[in-house]
Amino acid sequence: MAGQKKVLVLNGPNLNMLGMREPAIYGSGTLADIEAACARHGEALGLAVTCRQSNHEGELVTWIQEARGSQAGIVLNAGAYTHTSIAIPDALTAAEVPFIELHLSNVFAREEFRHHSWLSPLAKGIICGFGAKGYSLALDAMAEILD
Ligand code: DHK
Repeated sequence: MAGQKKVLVLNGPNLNMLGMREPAIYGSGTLADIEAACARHGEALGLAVTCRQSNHEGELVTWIQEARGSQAGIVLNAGAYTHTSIAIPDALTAAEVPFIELHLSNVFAREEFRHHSWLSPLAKGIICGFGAKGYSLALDAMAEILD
């Protein structure tokens, strides 16, 4: 743990429902499966990964604020807040922590309201459409960013 760079994996609304929620779109794995895989993959990359999920915009904002000075990077699946929230990108700007935007599904192949993200202009990069595997890809990318 000592010397490991800290990365926060943050999941937003309805991602606690993974496994039950529209499995054809989001996959059959649970959030617990994803979080366990993130911890394992982070360990292999020398990253100390903390995973959190909230259905509440303000709680996500608070955790992003707290990441300032305490986390080296953030992997963020903001769920539907991606398309609606101004407070979350404001918090990311204030936190000054590099982040990767992530979506399990290919949002560009879905409804038009999912095509716009308030986060994308601020993100180091965006991963979407690879399902749960996207979290490992994001951690790989974050390890390189932080190297
Ligand atoms: C998850 C959600 O909950 C949706 O609101 C987004 C994203 C897409 C995902 O693909 O992980 O539109």
